[in-house]
Amino acid sequence: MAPEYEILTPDTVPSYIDGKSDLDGIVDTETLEVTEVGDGNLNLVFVCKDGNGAGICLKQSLPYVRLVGEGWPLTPERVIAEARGLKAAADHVPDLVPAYYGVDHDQYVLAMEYLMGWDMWRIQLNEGNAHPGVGAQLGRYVAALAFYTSFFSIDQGEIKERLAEAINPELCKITEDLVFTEPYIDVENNSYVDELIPEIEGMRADARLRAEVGMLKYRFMTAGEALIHGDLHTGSVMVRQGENGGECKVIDPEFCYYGPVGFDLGALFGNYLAARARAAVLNRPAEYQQWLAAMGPETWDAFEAEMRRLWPERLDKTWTDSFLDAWLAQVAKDTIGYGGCKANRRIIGLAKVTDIQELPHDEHVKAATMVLRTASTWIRDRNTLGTVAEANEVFNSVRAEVLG
Ligand code: SR1
Ligand code: MG
Repeated sequence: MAPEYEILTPDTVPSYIDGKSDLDGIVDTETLEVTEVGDGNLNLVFVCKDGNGAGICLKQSLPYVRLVGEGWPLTPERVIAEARGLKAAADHVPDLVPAYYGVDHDQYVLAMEYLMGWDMWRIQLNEGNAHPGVGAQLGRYVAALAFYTSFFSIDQGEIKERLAEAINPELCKITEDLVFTEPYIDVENNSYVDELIPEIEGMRADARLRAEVGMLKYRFMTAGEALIHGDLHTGSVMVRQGENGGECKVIDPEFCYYGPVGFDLGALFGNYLAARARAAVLNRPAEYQQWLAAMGPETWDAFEAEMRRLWPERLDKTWTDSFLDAWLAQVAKDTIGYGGCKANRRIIGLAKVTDIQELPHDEHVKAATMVLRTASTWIRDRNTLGTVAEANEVFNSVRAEVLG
């Protein structure tokens, strides 16, 4: 069925921009070069550069899942959710997101800064390139959203309105199914090599693991703590080398909604795990592997430090310093558990990650086994592992088991 709104093409983008007064003056449409670069699972992405070197990026949502096709319809309203998530971050951590230029509710197009010269972090990690400091910047990003979009800094009446406005049920349903449900049952969306069957059957037969996954799904569905990104994997982060180390910009918050803060941190942890497993089987230099190994704790420490820095500004002093300690302990447990769920889904279910998929067969089996074993321990033992630093160590013993 044809969409009820006009789908952009590289040829129609210049006249589209000309017709939008809020995009005036950003680029010269007479000299614009437009390329469609959307390689994600859902949308069209047009990067545009003019003869003077100025740029703009337009993202248009299709009325279906691009990865699957028209057989999987999906609300184009997701681009409105993305605009909400981008704007919230642009208000509080403008250095960590592309500039926001506006959103078109009729044609479902989001306009933002074109990140020229930036690369997707997953691709850089796959190639073994380090961007020091990015882990800490992401911890600061999560903390800023956690503090500035929550009851910690917004009046209770207003926040309830925001929470209602930000519901994102179709996108949340994708996460509920693909992250929490499908990896643990037999469904068509799943696929994996035969060598992983014993590992996956073991997980599915583990009652404690299944109960913890259920708890994590329940919290995902009920804990509206803050406006979270909702899909903060390493493909949602752009990086470049700056004068003082790595720099990053977070993109793609179309899954954003009011959810548990640990879900975003967990998404990062699960993806760091995939990067570590890849680096281990490819025998990357020890220095690179150590940098990767430190990433989880680096992100957590920066998140915690930023929360503690902002805490004196909170609106309601009913929440004492001891409350903050307890809340952080809960977020740590969520981070560990969600990290496990986000890693397992990328091995078993729909929408896998190149870190593991694009390895040669034997290395793929070893890396995937390491991810599944570490991730499942994180989920099962998240309440007793205590700190994210301890959880991070689990990978070392699993690596020794698998690689010898
Ligand atoms: C059907 S969409 C599959 C995945 O792509 C997105 O990046 C999310 O991670 C989603 O689960
Ligand atoms: Mg995405």
